[in-house]
Amino acid sequence: ISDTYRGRIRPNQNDIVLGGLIDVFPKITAANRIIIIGCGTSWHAALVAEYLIEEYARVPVEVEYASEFRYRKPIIHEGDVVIAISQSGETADTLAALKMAKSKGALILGICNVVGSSIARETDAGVYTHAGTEIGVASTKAFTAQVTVLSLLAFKLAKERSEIDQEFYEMLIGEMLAIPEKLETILVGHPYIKTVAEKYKDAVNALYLGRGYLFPVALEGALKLKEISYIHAEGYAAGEMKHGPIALVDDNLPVVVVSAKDSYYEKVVSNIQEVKARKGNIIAVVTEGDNGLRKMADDLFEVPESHPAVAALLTVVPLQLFAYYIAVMRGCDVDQPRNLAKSVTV
Ligand code: F1P
Repeated sequence: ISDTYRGRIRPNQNDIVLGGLIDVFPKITAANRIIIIGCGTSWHAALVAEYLIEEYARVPVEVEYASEFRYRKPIIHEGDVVIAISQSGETADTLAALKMAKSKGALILGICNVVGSSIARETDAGVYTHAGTEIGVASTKAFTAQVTVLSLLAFKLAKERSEIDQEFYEMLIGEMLAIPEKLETILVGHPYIKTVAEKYKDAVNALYLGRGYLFPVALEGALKLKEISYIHAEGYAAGEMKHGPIALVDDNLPVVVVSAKDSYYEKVVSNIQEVKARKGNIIAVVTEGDNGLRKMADDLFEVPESHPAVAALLTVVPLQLFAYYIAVMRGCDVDQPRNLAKSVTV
């Protein structure tokens, strides 16, 4: 199995290796459709991939909860590529869904953290995320590792399909290579995140909003808070706020808005204005030096500037830390939340 998943995932200056996918990459490049399945956090990583692959590689992508996919009668063609994402590699729904897709002749790829896990063994090829052992039940570094692999896959696919040129490809690789250093600066700022967490630790509900690549980050931020602190939190595409969640906004509701210097920026600003007009509290994840949002938000988590295509990798980290500190302050066991299992094998 380690042979199938061989090779490194780290890009060098001008190419992405993804060793475990080398042999099947021509098939991925020729795919008419990619279906990505997973549960929980892994499903959120899949959503980031959908946006990246469709934008840059122009291949249609479907993302589905494995827990739904396995039971309905999805249409699967022989030329389809199915990517199963799982931290543990043991999630029963994901395993059953991929076996079903395999029986229909699709090429099955895996992105798993645990080497030799059940899901990895069932796949035709794949990439191990090598994110070390996750002690906590709630996925955190697994998410950033999955998004890293999926981003590299999307960029390489775009290049192989001639949707982007070498110069743009190398720029994206450069953005990926810069991520570790940028993450360090976010981690250095964690005492400040703790101070903000103190303010909101008694919240009953929280709303998380984001657009584009940062919509899945909003979902993931909300999931982390609910998994480990038991605060009811909902993630929404910010454009959906006016279709329902806006009814919840009052001076008791923390609204976490994930933003970047991207094409959605002005729309996000107007979402914040809508919340402020209803006296909601805004906690904004912003690009360093964004003085406009600094004036509007009640609290601010700054992340270093990046290309929007990689912004999910940076913006999720303050939200993971925010959830962590709130959970600790509420006396919750962050590593072993109630009712949750590391591997959901039933
Ligand atoms: C999926 C998942 C995790 C979540 C928790 C329960 O696991 O929903 O995202 O944090 O651990 O299981 P996996 O298939 O990625 O191992």
